[in-house]
Amino acid sequence: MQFIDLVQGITASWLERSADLIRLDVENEANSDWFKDQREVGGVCYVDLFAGNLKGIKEKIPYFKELGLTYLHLMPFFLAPDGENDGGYAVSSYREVDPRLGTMEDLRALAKALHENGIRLVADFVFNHTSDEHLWARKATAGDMTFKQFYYMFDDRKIPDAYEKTLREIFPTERPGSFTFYEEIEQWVWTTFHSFQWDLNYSNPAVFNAMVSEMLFLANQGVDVLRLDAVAFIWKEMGTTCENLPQAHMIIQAFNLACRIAAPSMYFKSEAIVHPDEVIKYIDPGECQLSYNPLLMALLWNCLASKEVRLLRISVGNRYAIPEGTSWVNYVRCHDDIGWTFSDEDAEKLQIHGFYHRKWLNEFYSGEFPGSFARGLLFQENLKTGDARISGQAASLAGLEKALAENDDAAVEMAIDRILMLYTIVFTIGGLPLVYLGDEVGVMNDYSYRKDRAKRDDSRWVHRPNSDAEKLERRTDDETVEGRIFTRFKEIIRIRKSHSVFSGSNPKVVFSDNDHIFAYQRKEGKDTCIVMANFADSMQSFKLAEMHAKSGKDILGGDVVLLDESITLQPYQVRIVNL
Ligand code: OTU
Repeated sequence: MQFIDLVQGITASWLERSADLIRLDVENEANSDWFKDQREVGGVCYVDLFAGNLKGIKEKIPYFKELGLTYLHLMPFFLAPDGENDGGYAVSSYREVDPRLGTMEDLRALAKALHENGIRLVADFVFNHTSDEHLWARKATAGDMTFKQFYYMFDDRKIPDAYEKTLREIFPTERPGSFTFYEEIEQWVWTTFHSFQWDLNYSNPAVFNAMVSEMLFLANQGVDVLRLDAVAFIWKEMGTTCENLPQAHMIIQAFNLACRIAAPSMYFKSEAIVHPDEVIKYIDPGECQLSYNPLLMALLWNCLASKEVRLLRISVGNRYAIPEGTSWVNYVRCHDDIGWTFSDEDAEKLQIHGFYHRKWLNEFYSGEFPGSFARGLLFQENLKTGDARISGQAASLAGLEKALAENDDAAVEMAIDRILMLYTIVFTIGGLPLVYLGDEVGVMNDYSYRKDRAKRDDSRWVHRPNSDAEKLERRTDDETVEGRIFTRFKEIIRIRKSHSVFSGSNPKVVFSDNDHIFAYQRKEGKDTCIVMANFADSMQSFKLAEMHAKSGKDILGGDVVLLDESITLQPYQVRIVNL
């Protein structure tokens, strides 16, 4: 019965798919690995914060093209509760746009305009939970058994207590535990994240069927990539952590199959900010073709703080390989906190103690550690476990905020160099790079969220500022900080796009005799490049190991680099040497 419903739902969606989208499906068959192309560059922004509404986003297309974007992720734009809604991650209807942002018709028009300009549209599929205002949740609240079974609802604490013995708390400062008591219905509801985000019960096949329909509805609006939110949590099993269970993978594979049938050009991007051994398991042509690379992100910040790159080297060396037909999405910052999700086992090999090192990273990036250049904030500090994560804009974490406040020109230059070093690595190491829009002009922390009741308990809002038109204007003026950052950003994007050696994702770590230097080789056909970055705040000299080529040309500086001799890099300098 359920299976027949499912097949009927998939068929109905396919029949509704527009001729334009079917044309894209056909084109995609000949270019199904588009995400490996070095000409692909991604950007991500909030609709309201960046451009007011969906129509405003459409008007920004010239800007996206100026920057060279081909992939645009719009943060959740769906109907959501007023006030607190976790930045849109509490969805009240997958088929309605938040009226403040526009309509589904605007979304379709935007998708079409983006496609005409060579830009793919990426949207969220928040499929682990709905908001408590979703029709299903309201029906469940009204006592409708069919919909009560869409969620995990319990009469008393007996079962929740049993589950909680082995669960991790995700948002401990805001709300401890994983269940919320709803007085009006006298029920405990499973809420992994906030109390208003109700976890869906995928052990009920009707939930999967309903969500397949919602997913294919989105596909048919013109969405090219769906970011699968919180993939780790979708299956629960008593006595386990209820994270990354094998059934979670099976469910995503089943969603993917539905796509292959009824929206064949749409791909998935996995959002699993968990242990690297688990992150990798979601990446497969039959599951998620794309995945955030949280390990690279966290380790870039780790190295910037510690000025040494050993953990990054072994992680890129051992953990970068993913199957054919998939790609990493590399990023420096996103709308979330930085979780220090490196492997403790890797760290141990280098005599780095995972727990204390994370504690130190939090001290460093919250600016507490003496000599720190960073201005970040702690997120979800858990006093019981000692865990915490970090919020903050890239520019503020890299020292720009402090340097400007102290009127220290030399420190401003260093901060700019740090931002560009991290982004240059993300643009060249292999995978699809994703710019957190605003970073290209050095947008800094915005503390105004503290005055907003719906935001003040969530420090992630410090890095979700309103776009500043004047700041953006200054991008063309090289006398300004914004202009200096933007010019270098555009240059590195141009370099990425014009060298096929940056396609695909197969970096080979190049060792040297200096632990401040991170170096890797990229190869494509006869083309080879070596990228070298100095994570120290002082000049460094080093010799590369196993260099067969004697010299190459620095694409950024234009000079010839002798690779078999001692090489020198300025603080935070990156050299991209073409052999
Ligand atoms: C995701 O993040 C979103 O990116 C967040 O913005 C949402 O708040 C959340 O889901 C709920 O929808 O905890 O700090 O280990 O993998 O799923 C970010 C948890 C988060 C992460 C992730 C989650």
